[in-house]
Formats: sequence, C-alpha cells, structure tokens
Amino acid sequence: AAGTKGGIERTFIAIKPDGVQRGLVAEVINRFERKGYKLVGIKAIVPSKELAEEHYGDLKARPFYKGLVNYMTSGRAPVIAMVWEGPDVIRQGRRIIGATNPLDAEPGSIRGDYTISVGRNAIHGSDSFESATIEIGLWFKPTEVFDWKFTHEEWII
Ligand code: 3AN
Repeated sequence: AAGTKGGIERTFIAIKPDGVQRGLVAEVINRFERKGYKLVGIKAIVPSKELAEEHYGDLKARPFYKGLVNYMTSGRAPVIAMVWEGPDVIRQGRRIIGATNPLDAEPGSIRGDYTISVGRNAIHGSDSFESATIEIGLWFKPTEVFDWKFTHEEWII
C-alpha cells in the first residue's frame, strides 16, 4: 500500500537519466534523508517503453511526450527509482524537488539549485496520493518495498 492519506505516506521519487548523468544521486537522497524521510525502496532501472508510457500517460497529448519517453528509456543512464515514506512526504517531496520548470523553482529546491531546462529537470515526484499509489505499483513489486524502523522509532535489541 502507498500509505495512509494525511498520515504516514509513501511517494514515488525518481532521479531521471539526466540527474544520474549529472551525478546528483547522492545529493537527492541526502535531501530526503536529512529531512527525516525513510527510504523504503530503491533500484536502478532502464524502464521499458510500456512502463514509461504508462508513467507519463496523462501527458500523451503533449508535444514533448514522445521525446520524454525516448529520453527516459534510452539507457544512456538508468533511472534511480525510489519509494520514500513519512509524514506528508508526497507534498513535502514536491517542495524539496521544486517547480516543474527549473526557472520557476525556488533556490534551495533540487530543481532550483541544479537545473535550468524543463525537459531535463533531473527528478520526478508523485503529485498526489492517487498518483503515488499508482506509480509505486507501476515501478515496484511489493517485495521490493520494505517496512523497517529507524532506531529512534524502536530500541535496538
Ligand atoms: P512534474 O515532473 O513536475 O510533475 P509534469 O508531470 O507536468 O511535471 O511533467 C512531467 C515531465 O515532463 C517533466 N518533469 C519534464 O521532464 C517533462 N516536461 C514537462 N513540461 C515540459 C515541456 N514544456 N517541455 C519539455 N518537457 C517537459
């Protein structure tokens, strides 16, 4: 399950091939981890055309759709697909990432700090509870997402 709406949520965050090529993997993980969110799933994957098309299904009519799918599936670099968990992580994740167009993204956000092009904006984050649920199910098998506790949630035995 993607989590409970309004409480502990899960969201799908993906470092796209340009973000991987830019060497931003550790930087992205650090920003979510230092905030206090929990990494419950992670893998490198070159998505199939089917997966990329389904993931971006709502953008099918847009002129950049075909180029977007080609770039996600090119294999020039993999996508780093992640599931992050924690309070309000869907909305907070979007804030950490910044606006879709990097030229509108606030300094301090990932896109605001590292990117300049809307077509190469380094990272994806689910924009709602509904899309988080769908996207986690698309990119991850249930056995690839883990329940675990921080030491501050549970004593070490
Ligand atoms: P977000 O990624 O912030 O949720 P969406 O869902 O509107 O934004 O767009 C998905 C992806 O499509 C963007 N991350 C970007 O890579 C690409 N994209 C969006 N708008 C454009 C555009 N005008 N030109 C090229 N690519 C775009």
